Amino acid sequence: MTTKDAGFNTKLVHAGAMHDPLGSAVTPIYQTSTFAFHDAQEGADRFAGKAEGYIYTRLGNPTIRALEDCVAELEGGCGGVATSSGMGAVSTAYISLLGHGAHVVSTAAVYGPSRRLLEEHFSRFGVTASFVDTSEIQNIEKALRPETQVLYVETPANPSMQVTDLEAAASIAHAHGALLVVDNTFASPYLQQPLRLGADVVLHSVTKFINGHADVVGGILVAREKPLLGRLRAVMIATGCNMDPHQAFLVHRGLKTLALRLDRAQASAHSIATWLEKRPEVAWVRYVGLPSHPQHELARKQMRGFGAMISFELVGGLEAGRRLMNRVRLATLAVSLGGVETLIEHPASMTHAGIPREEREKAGITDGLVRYSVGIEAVDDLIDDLEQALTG
Ligand code: LCS
Repeated sequence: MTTKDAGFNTKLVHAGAMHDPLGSAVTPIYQTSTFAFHDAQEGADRFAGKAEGYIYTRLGNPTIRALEDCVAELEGGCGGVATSSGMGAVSTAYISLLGHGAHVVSTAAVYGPSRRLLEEHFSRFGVTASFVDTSEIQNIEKALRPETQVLYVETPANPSMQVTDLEAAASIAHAHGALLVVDNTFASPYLQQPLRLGADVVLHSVTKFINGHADVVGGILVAREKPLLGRLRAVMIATGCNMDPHQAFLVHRGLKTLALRLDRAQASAHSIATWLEKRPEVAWVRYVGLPSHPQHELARKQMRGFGAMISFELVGGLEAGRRLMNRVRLATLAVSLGGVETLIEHPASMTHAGIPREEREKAGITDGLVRYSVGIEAVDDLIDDLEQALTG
């Protein structure tokens, strides 16, 4: 069935599903590394692109394809490329779109390794990068250079929760001849669809909301137009950071309940953020759904909902934050995010420890910042858990 004009929840369940001749209700797991050709001519024709059909799983596989087609339809793109991890998607985007001497302008508060990859590794190949607070559009304008090839935006950003105006970012990037790449992991396609706002490539760590069950690591890229999709796919194949069929099956299964999970988690996040903001032990709370968030109105305009991620700092700073993380009983003290279970972590010593302190502070990642990923547990239980941890 075609799901082109269907509602988002219908797309989640049916988009990309392959027609199985045996009538399997879900796309089967094609757990195979290779595909037999009927004869030598067919093999040659598939390699030459003259005949449709699968060849070898690193190049493509029906189970992986079903997930790629589903996410591409959700994001409003022309196709997707699934990868072994979110970082596989980030590095595929960088390798595909950057050349020797290229310059990147990036959100300062991106996921730590997305930044370190440019600073430590791409710098060896002559690529330079400027990291700025992209929530202030004039910072992007100032950082762009004639050799800027990519504007890389994470919004909401991990973990500062700063929101960047995607329509404005796309038009500035395009006016300078650069491409806009958006890491949409924190919002998911349910809450934000960057390609519809002018982005050229959108990527995800599907490890997070898209899979949603903290049992798979994976990534995906979606392009707005075919030539870019071809470049991304060619690099993914060449570097070998393909997804595995079983991994794709699990992610696709998790994806079907994305909207149900996020509706629940973001309602709870709203209640928890509102509760935290009133607590005397809490210095500040960053949740894009609170009117106190600096880009709350922008988030309201470009997102369908405010998501399930909260950052906050306690009055007692780092030491108080450490005590809180050690005392929670229901939330799990662990990195990652976007799953059905609530997680708490400390970016300055964990996910963003690789960024020097001064740079972290500039990116809004203070030493006392605690990140809280809200799951789908009963919200009263989560608030009780935080209360006993704050007051215990
Ligand atoms: N992009 C964002 C926004 C992320 O948060 C992460 C992982 C990645 C890309 C990389 O994805 P991965 O390769 O891990 O699938 N973020 C993590 C975090 O905040 N805690 O642990 C992992």
